[in-house]
Amino acid sequence: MNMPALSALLANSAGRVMLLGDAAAYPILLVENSHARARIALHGAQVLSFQVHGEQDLLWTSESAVYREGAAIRGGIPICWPWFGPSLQMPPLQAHGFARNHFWSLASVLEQSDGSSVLNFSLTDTAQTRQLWPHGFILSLAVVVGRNLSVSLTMTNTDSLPVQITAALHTYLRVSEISRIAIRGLENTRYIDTLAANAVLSSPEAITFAAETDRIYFDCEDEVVIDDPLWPRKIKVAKTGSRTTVVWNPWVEKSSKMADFDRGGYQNMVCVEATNAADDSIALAPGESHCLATTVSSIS
Ligand code: TA6
Repeated sequence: MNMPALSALLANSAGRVMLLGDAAAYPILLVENSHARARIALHGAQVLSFQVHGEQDLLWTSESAVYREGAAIRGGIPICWPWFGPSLQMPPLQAHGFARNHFWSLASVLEQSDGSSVLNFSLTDTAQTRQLWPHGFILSLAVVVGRNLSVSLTMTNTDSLPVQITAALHTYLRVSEISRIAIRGLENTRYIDTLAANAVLSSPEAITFAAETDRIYFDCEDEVVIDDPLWPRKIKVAKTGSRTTVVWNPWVEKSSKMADFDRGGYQNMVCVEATNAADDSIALAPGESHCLATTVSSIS
């Protein structure tokens, strides 16, 4: 995105949205209003942090994250699109698609009457993306920074052919200590355990953590609550346009193999991801759109 256009958009935000760091090379926006403070990278249109004034950040981002074009940022809310998980192409491309590995454009900055800020980002197909995935598309992301954080991804098929999409808003939530939290709302919901040869299981209990956990809950539209007694706080993760919820923590060994994952960082994060994956992929006819959205909030 060219800097004059970006600067012009920010000039109209009455100081609520500013540029951080080396703006020309890697623009990161700081959004601050009466409700909260958030940071959003134009790379991947990735929300990196969201902190209601007087509260802990709701999102976790690794201190060892890489901020370089083409590299996925570890933490916040990565956008996994147009495929979730490993690439099915040969030779395989990067996991979780390419939307998170490209610079997006900031399309607009709006202030709502309730004091929240709405930032709209867009990504459209280029010769580079067509090398990876030979289809026309428009992605629009609306980020609402208010008492809650809402992220809505609208995907439009501008191609002449139908496409099949899997996607996720891969949200990293910040928690006090992974072994002390419980996630409620997915009891008795069937899930694929990717660490147990993709066995299909379910449990009447809340989700607790004592090892690497990587579960794809399907046929579910429910919101979940992360109960974090140490702080104490509860985080609600709601979603629309999604029938799959992924719950992930890499634990010690897997996180230690990721250079961009803080040593011990796994103890302070859990991913709860609004997703369309497995049998819940999205078919888009030419001209058709789908919206995948999540809202994260701290509740008493
Ligand atoms: O959402 C869970 C997952 O698919 C895990 O299997 C793990 O690969 C995680 O995503 C992180 O993927 P990334 O490509 O961001 O390292």
